[in-house]
Amino acid sequence: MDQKPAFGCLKYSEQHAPGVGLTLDISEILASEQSAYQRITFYRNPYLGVFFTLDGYIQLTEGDEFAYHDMIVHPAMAVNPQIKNVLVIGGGDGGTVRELCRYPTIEKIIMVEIDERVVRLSQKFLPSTACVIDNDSRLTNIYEDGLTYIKNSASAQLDLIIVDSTDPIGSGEGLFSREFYHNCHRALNKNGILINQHESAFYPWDGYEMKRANDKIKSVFPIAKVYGFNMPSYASGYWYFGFAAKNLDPVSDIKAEQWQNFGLETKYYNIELHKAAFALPSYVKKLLSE
Ligand code: AG3
Repeated sequence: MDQKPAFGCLKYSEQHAPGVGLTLDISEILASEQSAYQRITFYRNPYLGVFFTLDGYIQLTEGDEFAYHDMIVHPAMAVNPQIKNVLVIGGGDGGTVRELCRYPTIEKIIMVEIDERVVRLSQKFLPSTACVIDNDSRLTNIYEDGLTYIKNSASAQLDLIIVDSTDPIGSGEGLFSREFYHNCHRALNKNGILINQHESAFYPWDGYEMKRANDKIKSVFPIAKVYGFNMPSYASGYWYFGFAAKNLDPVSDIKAEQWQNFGLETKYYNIELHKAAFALPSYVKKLLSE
C-alpha cells in the first residue's frame, strides 16, 4: 500500500463507458481459473493491495472493500439492532459475513454462495475478508444457487437478507428477478429487511439495471429505497445498495443510540452518514421515479 506507482508494468484495465475506464497496475497475478460459473482472477496492485475480478469486473480491492462491507451491513443493523437470523446470498469473499460476525447479538448466519472456488481462493489470497469463514460457529456455508435456496426456504423466519451479488449478467442474473424478490419477501418476518447490491446511476448501462431492479423491488416491498456510497474501484466511483422492508423505514426508524451502544469501530459508516446516504442526487431521483 505504501509503494510509489510503478511505470511500464502490466496493467489491468476495465472499461466503464466508451473511452472511459479504470486502469490498475498489476504487480502480481495470483490466480486465474475458469470455475463452473465464471472466470475468477486474483491480482495484486501496489497501492490497493489484492483485488479480484469475476468475468472481467472488479469485485473488491483490499483498499476500498471497507466502504462496501460497512455499507452493506451496518445500515440495516442500525435500523433493527434486534436482528438475529441472517441470510447472505453471494458474498463469497467473506467481507459481508465478517462485518455481521462483529455483532454478538446475531445468532445465526447462513451464507449461500454459488461458487465455492470464490470462497477457497479468497481464503488463500484475501484472509482480511475471508477470516470468519470456517471460523465462527454461528456461520453456515452452503454452496448453491441463491435463487433455488430462497425458493425452498421457510416463510417469515429471517430478520435480514443481504444479496451481495455480481452484476445482473451471468450467474447473478436470477438475483435481480421479480420471482427472487417475492421469495425474499416471503422468507422475511414482519420487521424483515432486504439489502441488495444495486448497481450505480451515472453511466446509462448501469443506471438501466439500477432502475430495472428498483422498479421490481418497489412492486414487491412497500418500502424500497436506495442509498449510495463512495466506491473508488467501481464504475463512476459511486455505488448503491437497495434497502427494502415490509415495515421499517431506513431513515425515520434508525436506532442511533442502540447502534452506538454496540461500540463498533467503523472506517466508513456512521449514523450521520447513514441518513445522508439516503439523500439522492436529483438525476438519480428522476431516474428512479420516471
Ligand atoms: N459484489 C459485486 C458488486 C458489483 C460489482 N460490479 C462492478 N464492478 N461492475 C462485490 C462482492 C463484495 N463482497
